[in-house]
Amino acid sequence: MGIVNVTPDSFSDGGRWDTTEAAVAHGRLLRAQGADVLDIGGESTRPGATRPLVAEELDRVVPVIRELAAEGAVVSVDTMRSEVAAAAVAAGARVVNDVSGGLADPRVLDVVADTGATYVAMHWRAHADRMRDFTDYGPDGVVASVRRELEARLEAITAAGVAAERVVLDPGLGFAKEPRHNWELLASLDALLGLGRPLLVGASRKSFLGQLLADDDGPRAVDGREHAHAGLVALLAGRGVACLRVHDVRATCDALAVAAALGTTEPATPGWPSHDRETHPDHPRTPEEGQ
Ligand code: PMM
Repeated sequence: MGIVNVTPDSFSDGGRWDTTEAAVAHGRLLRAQGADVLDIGGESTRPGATRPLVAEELDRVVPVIRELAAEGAVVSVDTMRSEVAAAAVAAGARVVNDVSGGLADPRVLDVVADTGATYVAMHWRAHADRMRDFTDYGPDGVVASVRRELEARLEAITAAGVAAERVVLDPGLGFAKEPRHNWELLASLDALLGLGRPLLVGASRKSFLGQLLADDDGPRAVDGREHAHAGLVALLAGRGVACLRVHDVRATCDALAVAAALGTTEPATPGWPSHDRETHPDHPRTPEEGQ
Protein backbone atom coordinates (compact mmCIF):
# COMPACT_ATOMS: atom_id res chain seq x y z
CA MET A 1 0.00 0.00 0.00
CA GLY A 2 1.58 3.24 -1.17
CA ILE A 3 0.86 6.38 0.84
CA VAL A 4 -0.36 9.61 -0.75
CA ASN A 5 -0.92 12.20 1.96
CA VAL A 6 -2.77 15.16 0.47
CA THR A 7 -2.05 17.23 3.56
CA PRO A 8 -0.02 20.32 4.36
CA ASP A 9 1.15 18.91 7.70
CA SER A 10 1.78 15.13 7.78
CA PHE A 11 4.97 14.41 9.72
CA SER A 12 6.47 12.30 6.97
CA ASP A 13 5.61 14.03 3.73
CA GLY A 14 3.33 16.96 4.61
CA GLY A 15 3.06 19.57 1.90
CA ARG A 16 4.76 17.55 -0.81
CA TRP A 17 1.61 16.30 -2.57
CA ASP A 18 -0.93 18.85 -1.38
CA THR A 19 -2.38 19.72 -4.78
CA THR A 20 -4.56 17.34 -6.80
CA GLU A 21 -2.03 17.27 -9.63
CA ALA A 22 0.95 16.51 -7.39
CA ALA A 23 -0.96 13.84 -5.47
CA VAL A 24 -2.22 12.11 -8.63
CA ALA A 25 1.28 12.15 -10.14
CA HIS A 26 2.71 10.69 -6.94
CA GLY A 27 0.02 7.99 -6.87
CA ARG A 28 0.86 7.06 -10.47
CA LEU A 29 4.53 6.78 -9.59
CA LEU A 30 3.86 4.54 -6.57
CA ARG A 31 1.59 2.34 -8.67
CA ALA A 32 4.22 2.03 -11.39
CA GLN A 33 6.74 1.08 -8.71
CA GLY A 34 4.56 -1.82 -7.58
CA ALA A 35 1.96 -0.57 -5.10
CA ASP A 36 -1.12 -2.83 -5.14
CA VAL A 37 -3.22 -0.25 -3.31
CA LEU A 38 -2.93 3.55 -3.06
CA ASP A 39 -3.93 5.05 0.31
CA ILE A 40 -5.16 8.62 -0.09
CA GLY A 41 -5.39 10.69 3.10
CA GLY A 42 -6.47 14.27 3.81
CA GLU A 43 -5.98 14.43 7.58
CA SER A 44 -2.62 14.40 9.32
CA THR A 45 -2.55 12.11 12.35
CA ARG A 46 0.89 13.13 13.59
CA PRO A 47 0.96 13.58 17.38
CA GLY A 48 -0.51 16.94 18.32
CA ALA A 49 -2.14 17.58 14.91
CA THR A 50 -5.43 19.50 14.79
CA ARG A 51 -8.22 18.17 12.58
CA PRO A 52 -9.18 19.71 9.23
CA LEU A 53 -12.79 20.67 8.52
CA VAL A 54 -14.83 17.97 6.80
CA ALA A 55 -15.09 20.18 3.69
CA GLU A 56 -11.30 20.60 3.61
CA GLU A 57 -10.75 16.88 3.89
CA LEU A 58 -13.27 16.19 1.11
CA ASP A 59 -11.67 18.80 -1.16
CA ARG A 60 -8.26 17.23 -0.64
CA VAL A 61 -9.04 13.58 -1.25
CA VAL A 62 -12.08 13.22 -3.53
CA PRO A 63 -10.56 14.61 -6.78
CA VAL A 64 -7.41 12.53 -6.28
CA ILE A 65 -9.40 9.35 -5.63
CA ARG A 66 -11.67 9.96 -8.62
CA GLU A 67 -8.73 10.34 -10.99
CA LEU A 68 -6.62 7.42 -9.74
CA ALA A 69 -9.60 5.04 -9.49
CA ALA A 70 -10.63 5.95 -13.05
CA GLU A 71 -7.15 4.85 -14.16
CA GLY A 72 -7.74 1.41 -12.62
CA ALA A 73 -5.84 1.79 -9.34
CA VAL A 74 -7.19 0.08 -6.23
CA VAL A 75 -7.74 3.10 -4.03
CA SER A 76 -8.05 3.29 -0.26
CA VAL A 77 -9.20 6.37 1.63
CA ASP A 78 -7.44 7.13 4.91
CA THR A 79 -10.23 8.74 6.93
CA MET A 80 -12.04 8.56 10.25
CA ARG A 81 -15.14 10.36 8.94
CA SER A 82 -18.30 8.79 7.53
CA GLU A 83 -18.94 11.72 5.16
CA VAL A 84 -15.48 11.36 3.68
CA ALA A 85 -15.69 7.56 3.51
CA ALA A 86 -19.02 7.78 1.65
CA ALA A 87 -17.78 10.39 -0.83
CA ALA A 88 -14.55 8.46 -1.37
CA VAL A 89 -16.33 5.19 -2.14
CA ALA A 90 -18.69 7.08 -4.48
CA ALA A 91 -15.57 8.44 -6.22
CA GLY A 92 -14.16 4.93 -6.70
CA ALA A 93 -12.33 3.97 -3.49
CA ARG A 94 -12.66 0.27 -2.66
CA VAL A 95 -11.00 0.36 0.76
CA VAL A 96 -11.76 2.48 3.82
CA ASN A 97 -8.69 2.80 6.05
CA ASP A 98 -9.95 4.09 9.41
CA VAL A 99 -7.16 4.70 11.92
CA SER A 100 -9.77 4.82 14.67
CA GLY A 101 -11.31 1.43 13.83
CA GLY A 102 -14.77 3.01 13.92
CA LEU A 103 -14.33 4.71 17.30
CA ALA A 104 -14.06 8.31 16.06
CA ASP A 105 -17.22 8.16 13.93
CA PRO A 106 -19.18 4.91 14.26
CA ARG A 107 -21.25 5.81 11.16
CA VAL A 108 -18.18 4.90 9.08
CA LEU A 109 -19.21 1.30 9.75
CA ASP A 110 -22.63 1.90 8.18
CA VAL A 111 -20.95 3.28 5.05
CA VAL A 112 -18.69 0.24 4.87
CA ALA A 113 -21.59 -2.17 5.50
CA ASP A 114 -23.74 -0.48 2.85
CA THR A 115 -21.05 -0.31 0.18
CA GLY A 116 -19.22 -3.60 0.75
CA ALA A 117 -15.87 -1.80 0.90
CA THR A 118 -12.86 -3.47 2.46
CA TYR A 119 -12.28 -1.99 5.94
CA VAL A 120 -8.93 -1.49 7.66
CA ALA A 121 -9.46 -1.16 11.42
CA MET A 122 -6.43 0.17 13.24
CA HIS A 123 -5.78 0.03 16.99
CA TRP A 124 -6.53 3.53 18.31
CA ARG A 125 -7.27 5.12 21.63
CA ALA A 126 -7.59 8.88 21.07
CA HIS A 127 -7.21 11.66 18.53
CA ALA A 128 -3.72 12.91 17.74
CA ASP A 129 -3.88 15.88 20.11
CA ARG A 130 -4.44 13.56 23.10
CA MET A 131 -2.98 10.19 22.18
CA ARG A 132 0.20 10.70 24.21
CA ASP A 133 -1.99 10.50 27.34
CA PHE A 134 -3.10 6.95 26.48
CA THR A 135 0.11 4.94 26.44
CA ASP A 136 -0.47 3.04 29.67
CA TYR A 137 -1.05 -0.64 28.84
CA GLY A 138 -1.22 -1.79 32.46
CA PRO A 139 -0.18 -5.18 33.79
CA ASP A 140 -1.33 -7.05 30.66
CA GLY A 141 1.15 -5.16 28.50
CA VAL A 142 0.78 -3.76 25.04
CA VAL A 143 0.41 -6.97 23.02
CA ALA A 144 -2.43 -8.49 25.05
CA SER A 145 -4.14 -5.09 25.35
CA VAL A 146 -3.97 -4.33 21.64
CA ARG A 147 -5.22 -7.81 20.82
CA ARG A 148 -8.14 -7.47 23.23
CA GLU A 149 -9.05 -3.97 22.00
CA LEU A 150 -8.84 -5.03 18.34
CA GLU A 151 -10.99 -8.07 19.07
CA ALA A 152 -13.61 -5.79 20.62
CA ARG A 153 -13.51 -3.59 17.51
CA LEU A 154 -13.91 -6.62 15.27
CA GLU A 155 -17.03 -7.58 17.21
CA ALA A 156 -18.47 -4.07 16.94
CA ILE A 157 -17.63 -3.88 13.23
CA THR A 158 -19.32 -7.15 12.37
CA ALA A 159 -22.27 -6.27 14.64
CA ALA A 160 -22.69 -3.15 12.49
CA GLY A 161 -23.17 -5.38 9.45
CA VAL A 162 -19.67 -5.46 7.94
CA ALA A 163 -18.72 -8.95 6.76
CA ALA A 164 -15.73 -10.25 8.74
CA GLU A 165 -14.04 -11.27 5.45
CA ARG A 166 -13.84 -7.57 4.50
CA VAL A 167 -11.96 -6.56 7.66
CA VAL A 168 -8.19 -6.07 7.90
CA LEU A 169 -6.62 -5.33 11.32
CA ASP A 170 -3.67 -3.08 12.13
CA PRO A 171 -1.69 -2.72 15.41
CA GLY A 172 -1.46 1.07 14.92
CA LEU A 173 2.27 1.61 15.34
CA GLY A 174 2.96 5.05 16.81
CA PHE A 175 -0.65 5.69 17.83
CA ALA A 176 -0.74 5.92 21.63
CA LYS A 177 2.44 3.82 21.61
CA GLU A 178 5.92 4.48 22.94
CA PRO A 179 8.80 3.17 20.84
CA ARG A 180 9.15 0.02 22.97
CA HIS A 181 5.44 -0.72 22.45
CA ASN A 182 5.92 -0.66 18.67
CA TRP A 183 8.85 -3.08 18.89
CA GLU A 184 6.93 -5.42 21.19
CA LEU A 185 4.01 -5.48 18.78
CA LEU A 186 6.28 -6.11 15.78
CA ALA A 187 7.90 -8.99 17.66
CA SER A 188 4.50 -10.52 18.51
CA LEU A 189 2.44 -10.22 15.34
CA ASP A 190 1.41 -13.88 15.75
CA ALA A 191 -0.75 -12.86 18.70
CA LEU A 192 -2.67 -10.47 16.45
CA LEU A 193 -2.84 -12.96 13.57
CA GLY A 194 -4.61 -15.20 16.07
CA LEU A 195 -7.67 -12.97 15.59
CA GLY A 196 -8.03 -14.62 12.17
CA ARG A 197 -7.95 -11.49 10.03
CA PRO A 198 -5.29 -10.17 7.62
CA LEU A 199 -2.82 -7.73 9.17
CA LEU A 200 -1.69 -4.36 7.85
CA VAL A 201 1.48 -2.84 9.32
CA GLY A 202 2.47 0.82 8.98
CA ALA A 203 6.00 1.48 10.22
CA SER A 204 7.26 3.63 7.36
CA ARG A 205 9.21 6.74 8.51
CA LYS A 206 7.68 6.61 11.99
CA SER A 207 9.38 8.24 14.92
CA PHE A 208 10.27 4.97 16.68
CA LEU A 209 12.67 4.34 13.77
CA GLY A 210 14.06 7.85 14.25
CA GLN A 211 14.60 7.11 17.94
CA LEU A 212 16.26 3.78 17.18
CA LEU A 213 18.78 5.60 14.98
CA ALA A 214 19.28 8.60 17.27
CA ASP A 215 22.73 10.06 17.79
CA ASP A 216 24.10 13.08 19.66
CA ASP A 217 22.04 15.37 17.44
CA GLY A 218 18.84 13.62 18.48
CA PRO A 219 16.47 11.28 16.60
CA ARG A 220 17.24 10.52 12.95
CA ALA A 221 15.27 12.90 10.69
CA VAL A 222 12.28 11.57 8.76
CA ASP A 223 14.13 11.36 5.44
CA GLY A 224 16.92 9.25 6.98
CA ARG A 225 14.76 6.34 8.17
CA GLU A 226 14.24 4.45 4.91
CA HIS A 227 17.11 1.98 5.19
CA ALA A 228 15.97 0.87 8.63
CA HIS A 229 12.46 0.49 7.28
CA ALA A 230 13.63 -1.63 4.35
CA GLY A 231 15.49 -3.85 6.85
CA LEU A 232 12.31 -4.20 8.86
CA VAL A 233 10.32 -5.07 5.72
CA ALA A 234 12.76 -7.85 4.82
CA LEU A 235 12.50 -9.25 8.34
CA LEU A 236 8.70 -9.05 8.33
CA ALA A 237 8.47 -11.03 5.08
CA GLY A 238 7.10 -14.48 5.87
CA ARG A 239 5.68 -13.36 9.21
CA GLY A 240 2.11 -13.36 7.93
CA VAL A 241 1.61 -9.64 7.26
CA ALA A 242 -0.82 -9.13 4.37
CA CYS A 243 -0.15 -5.47 3.69
CA LEU A 244 2.60 -2.95 4.34
CA ARG A 245 1.61 0.74 4.32
CA VAL A 246 4.70 2.55 3.02
CA HIS A 247 6.00 5.79 1.57
CA ASP A 248 8.84 4.32 -0.49
CA VAL A 249 7.26 1.58 -2.61
CA ARG A 250 10.41 0.84 -4.57
CA ALA A 251 12.57 0.27 -1.49
CA THR A 252 9.82 -1.93 -0.04
CA CYS A 253 9.46 -4.04 -3.20
CA ASP A 254 13.26 -4.40 -3.35
CA ALA A 255 13.38 -5.63 0.24
CA LEU A 256 10.57 -8.11 -0.46
CA ALA A 257 12.34 -9.30 -3.62
CA VAL A 258 15.43 -10.08 -1.53
CA ALA A 259 13.35 -12.05 0.96
CA ALA A 260 11.60 -13.89 -1.89
CA ALA A 261 14.93 -14.79 -3.52
CA LEU A 262 16.15 -16.23 -0.22
CA GLY A 263 12.92 -18.16 0.19
CA THR A 264 12.14 -16.48 3.49
CA THR A 265 8.71 -15.25 2.50
CA GLU A 266 5.38 -16.96 2.01
CA PRO A 267 1.95 -15.70 1.06
CA ALA A 268 0.30 -14.14 4.11
CA THR A 269 -2.50 -16.07 5.76
CA PRO A 270 -5.05 -14.74 5.93
CA GLY A 271 -4.30 -12.60 2.86
CA TRP A 272 -5.58 -9.22 1.77
CA PRO A 273 -9.20 -9.47 0.47
CA SER A 274 -8.38 -10.60 -3.05
CA HIS A 275 -10.59 -8.48 -5.26
CA ASP A 276 -9.06 -5.35 -3.77
CA ARG A 277 -5.53 -6.22 -4.70
CA GLU A 278 -3.78 -5.28 -7.87
CA THR A 279 -1.13 -7.79 -8.86
CA HIS A 280 2.15 -6.82 -10.39
CA PRO A 281 3.75 -9.87 -12.03
CA ASP A 282 7.03 -7.97 -12.30
CA HIS A 283 7.25 -7.52 -8.51
CA PRO A 284 7.62 -11.03 -7.07
CA ARG A 285 6.33 -11.60 -3.55
CA THR A 286 6.51 -15.33 -3.12
CA PRO A 287 9.32 -17.78 -3.81
CA GLU A 288 7.26 -19.41 -6.58
CA GLU A 289 6.56 -16.12 -8.30
CA GLY A 290 10.17 -15.12 -7.92
CA GLN A 291 11.75 -18.14 -9.57
N1 PMM B 1 -0.27 5.60 10.03
C1 PMM B 1 -0.51 6.86 9.64
C2 PMM B 1 -1.67 7.18 8.90
N2 PMM B 1 -2.55 6.22 8.56
N3 PMM B 1 -3.22 3.98 8.59
C3 PMM B 1 -3.02 2.71 8.98
N4 PMM B 1 -3.92 1.76 8.65
N5 PMM B 1 -1.92 2.35 9.69
C4 PMM B 1 -0.97 3.25 10.07
O1 PMM B 1 0.01 2.85 10.74
C5 PMM B 1 -1.16 4.61 9.69
C6 PMM B 1 -2.32 4.93 8.94
C7 PMM B 1 0.47 7.94 10.00
O2 PMM B 1 1.55 7.93 9.13
P1 PMM B 1 1.74 8.97 7.90
O3 PMM B 1 1.59 10.35 8.46
O4 PMM B 1 3.10 8.70 7.39
O5 PMM B 1 0.69 8.69 6.86
